[in-house]
Amino acid sequence: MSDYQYIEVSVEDGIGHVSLNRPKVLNALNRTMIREIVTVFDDFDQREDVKVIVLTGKGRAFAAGADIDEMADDDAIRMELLNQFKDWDRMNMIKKPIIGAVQGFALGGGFELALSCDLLFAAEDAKFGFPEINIGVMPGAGGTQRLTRLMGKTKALEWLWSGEMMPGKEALQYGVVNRLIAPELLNEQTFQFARNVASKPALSVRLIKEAVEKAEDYTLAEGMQFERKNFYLLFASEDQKEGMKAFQEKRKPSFKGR
Ligand code: DAK
Repeated sequence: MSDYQYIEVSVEDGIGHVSLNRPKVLNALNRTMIREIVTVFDDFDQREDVKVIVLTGKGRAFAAGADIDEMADDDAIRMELLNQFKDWDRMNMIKKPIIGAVQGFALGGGFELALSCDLLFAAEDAKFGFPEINIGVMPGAGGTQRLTRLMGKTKALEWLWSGEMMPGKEALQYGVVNRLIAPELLNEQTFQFARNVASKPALSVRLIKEAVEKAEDYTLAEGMQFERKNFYLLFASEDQKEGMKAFQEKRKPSFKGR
């Protein structure tokens, strides 16, 4: 099922899978491709048969950045008018879990796309970085903000200013990625994890994501208040009744996502 030019899309076992598919240019992200990704994410967010979204890249890179050929001749006013960041911002509105699997390069906009995922699994040989500094620009889709939140100011500046590639080990050490996996097992283990999350009550999964996201902007007291309301809300769900009843009856729960 792929009506898309630059991505491949499939749905199986509750997992909506988007695979970046411009391997000849290391999945360099052009505008159409970003629009395709966001359109599918929006669709997956609505569909009942998709519980978790997985994002991967074909070939030897996750994505080596935004398409330099496409933007080399742009000027500031054209970029402002194109308002491309709108598409990137839509990515942050997705309610379902997004799990990224990075093999090879995740650079520039490709790293920013990876950082937009909720969880990141990476191959042991993955390389991350913001080489924008080497071509006279800087990250523009959340790189300076997200990397700093994860690594702290000094480490983030080191990578942003040097433009060097961060090895997977360092990414793991600073919580930029969740797990480092042997390259040949990356997809298998990512999908295994995704299937596990997909089997959980979908409303709990959703409200946990919502609450965790608030932790970055709210005070502790505000965040705890928000968490509590979500906790109460789950007592209106069929899955809470089923989950607790199944526990008492010593059987496996059958969740409906309602
Ligand atoms: N754009 C276009 N083509 C790219 C590319 C890219 N970012 N990265 C690689 N390619 C192409 C290469 O040109 C080459 O094409 P051919 O020559 O074969 O036609 C092909 O992919 C294979 O690449 P290489 O031959 O260079 O392969 P190597 O293994 O030697 O080197 C590399 C791999 C990843 C080290 C190298 O390709 C490289 O340095 N690539 C550029 C990395 C980079 O500078 N990335 C940052 C780009 S700036 C925005 C949001 C975000 C952004 C912008 C706007 N808005 C919302 C408005 C983000 C900006 C960026 O990401």
